[in-house]
Amino acid sequence: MARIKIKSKQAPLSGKEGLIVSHFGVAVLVRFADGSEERVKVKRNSGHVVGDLVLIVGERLQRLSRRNVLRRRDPFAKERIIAANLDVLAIVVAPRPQTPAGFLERAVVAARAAGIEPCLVVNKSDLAAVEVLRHQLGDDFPAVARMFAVSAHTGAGLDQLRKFIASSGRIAFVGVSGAGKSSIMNALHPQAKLETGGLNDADHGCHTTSFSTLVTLASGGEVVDTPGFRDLAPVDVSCEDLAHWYPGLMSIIEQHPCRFRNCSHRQEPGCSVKKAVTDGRLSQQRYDLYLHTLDELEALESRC
Ligand SMILES: Nc1nc2c(ncn2[C@@H]2O[C@H](COP(=O)(O)OP(=O)(O)O)[C@@H](O)[C@H]2O)c(=O)[nH]1
Ligand SMILES: [Mg+2]
Ligand SMILES: [Zn+2]
Repeated sequence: MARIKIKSKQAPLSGKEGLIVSHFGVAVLVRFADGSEERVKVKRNSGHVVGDLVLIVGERLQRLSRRNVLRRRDPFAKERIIAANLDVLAIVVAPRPQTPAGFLERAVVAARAAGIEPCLVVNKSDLAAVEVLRHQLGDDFPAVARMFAVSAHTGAGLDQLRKFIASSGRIAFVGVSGAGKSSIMNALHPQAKLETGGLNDADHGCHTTSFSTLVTLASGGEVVDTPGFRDLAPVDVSCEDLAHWYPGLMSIIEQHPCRFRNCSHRQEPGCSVKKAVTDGRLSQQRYDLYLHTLDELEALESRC
């Protein structure tokens, strides 16, 4: 049989391969397989993020292909990449400071859209108010994502989280400032020594963490700590996909399909999502937040 030779037009990439483990805006920290690290200057808009595999060619960084990216739209509608090559997105919430309504749902959609498994980490379980938070999360949320109750201060629940991270691979923490992301990281990996901040008089967290950092845990797996943000608006999600990924909606549609296949679940007759709201199986608040995100995505689509 004749041998077919496949010619690649691109010259083979050569250089030292490493992983971006910190991003400081104008420079990144690259870690190599032998554990050594090097700080490399980058342009502000280089697009490199923590989790990227890169080749160092001379003084330049060449990014290798990514298996996924976690993106969000900032308040100015600009697309931002949070991290790359993730296995799990851990959404960290706490009784104080409160997480804005819709953050969880939108973070779940953003993770699923990127092919990343979402999970929920309820921190500060040492505070009595955690019961109120659990009640607010309701029963339907834990049904769509794994949930861990932890306390960075007392260490409660950290063993389960550690095991989960070891079996998952690379996990990123997102959540509002003050939820305790850096504190959990420090509790999981004391050598990380990340700076943590208090809460101000309005119960808001201070923006103590200004760049992302990836740490490798001795117990296995890697964690990316990120700066806090108050929204995780999904990017490039079609209206149909939104209903598919939005927590709580899919199970309703699977059990009782709507009359119209392309139902937007707004006001179409025979909509099983609207019926679920009337019956109390889907909370009015979660439904309203779905409509809000749907409006936002439609407005973006119509701009293109
Ligand atoms: N009570 C309590 N406070 C915590 C816990 N974890 C973090 N904190 C406090 O929450 C504040 C914000 O923590 P930090 O880790 O900087 O939050 P981040 O902005 O999400 O990284 C700090 O004052 C921490 O001491 C916890 O498990 N219980
Ligand atoms: Mg932090
Ligand atoms: Zn419907």
